[in-house]
Amino acid sequence: MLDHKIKGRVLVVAGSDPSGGAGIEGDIKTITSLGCYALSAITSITDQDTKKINGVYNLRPKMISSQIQTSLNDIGADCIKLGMLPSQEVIMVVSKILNIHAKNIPRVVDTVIESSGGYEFMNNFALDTFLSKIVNGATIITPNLPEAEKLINRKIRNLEEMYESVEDLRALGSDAVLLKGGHLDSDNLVDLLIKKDSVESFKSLRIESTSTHGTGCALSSAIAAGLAQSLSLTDSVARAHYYVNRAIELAPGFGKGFGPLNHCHTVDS
Ligand code: PXL
Repeated sequence: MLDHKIKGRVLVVAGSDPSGGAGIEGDIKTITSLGCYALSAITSITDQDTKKINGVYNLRPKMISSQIQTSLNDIGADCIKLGMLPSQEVIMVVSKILNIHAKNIPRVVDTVIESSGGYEFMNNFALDTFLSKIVNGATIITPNLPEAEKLINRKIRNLEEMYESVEDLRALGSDAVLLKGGHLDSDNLVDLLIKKDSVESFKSLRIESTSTHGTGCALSSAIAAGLAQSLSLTDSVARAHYYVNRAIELAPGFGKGFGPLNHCHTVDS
């Protein structure tokens, strides 16, 4: 059992979701439930519920870099999780400030490009800068299939094509990639953890549920918490999968659309 001591610190750089399921709210709940300390730098304030996104209000780049610097100068972090980075300007300042103040801190990058409903969380012009400044050099990136298709500019339509995309994904320059197969239409879910010289697969049964809002945010935050707590990358990913699966199974059924998970359970490491 986890005791009540806090272990590890994760700085989350991400957007706010007032419905509490995704974004920084979901990230903080996930990290906290895993016995880790969460700090935050907010990049954008979205106005959304479980059904749709009504508006997105981005913070000025300077406001974002300043939050990061302040957090790192005082409490500090053992891992950094990057979520929504809405524009090229934001990507540039975040990359710059992290290279100055957090050069050797592992970075988990959730490749937030578009919402499942098609809302552009990152503007299209920013993709090249995102690839060169944030993806390249990350400890791990966590794309789902539509995001991976955008990152490597090729279709991934089945498990075979997931394996065929491994070299292109490695060439993006992160230490590892977690390619999430959840968008394939099958009962068994397969995620691939692609490292420099190995590919590990994580299989689970699909849970039929509409309580899936924020699963990507929770998964990447749980991985970041694991790394901050000195788990290996493989153990961090394994624990994160188990945590998110249970969070879907235990979901409270709130909201009229795709509802939130139950973040408030914990798992042993
Ligand atoms: O899951 C991607 C994501 C990231 N960041 C914010 C979000 C979402 C999805 O809803 O709201 C703020």
